Amino acid sequence: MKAIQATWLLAATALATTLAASPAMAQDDDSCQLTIEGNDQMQFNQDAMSVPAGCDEVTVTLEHTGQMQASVMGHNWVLSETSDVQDVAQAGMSTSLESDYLPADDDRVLAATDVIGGGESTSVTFSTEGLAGRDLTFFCSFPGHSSIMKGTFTVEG
Ligand SMILES: [Cu+2]
Repeated sequence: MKAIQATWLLAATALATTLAASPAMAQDDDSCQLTIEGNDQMQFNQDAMSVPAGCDEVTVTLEHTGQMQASVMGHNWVLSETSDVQDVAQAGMSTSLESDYLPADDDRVLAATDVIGGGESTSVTFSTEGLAGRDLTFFCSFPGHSSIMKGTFTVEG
């Protein structure tokens, strides 16, 4: 009797392990992890980014591949409704590097990383809830950068 119970327990443990290893309902694979680069030429290396609607959360990693300091050629990655970008960038310009050139507690900022300098990287993780189908733009809020450093961001759905 004892031997039978032990066998059953072993089988149950194996089953539980298999279930834990199987993919969850939500999409949590590499397609929910995006990387973008900024450089000393005031450029992002992408002008369009997208994630599948199945991503509950997205992580965007920004890598500054240049060498210039954050105070001179700093970059961040900010997400806003396209129609808000200009106003948010304008408001950010009158703040400081310490504030990551963004207005504090501003609902128009949907996601944002820190401002970084050459050789650094940073990331932000945010929920995609309510973002599918919206006209979104990512940009750098360092003063003067958003006119060039921007692109579309799409949550497919
Ligand atoms: Cu920048």
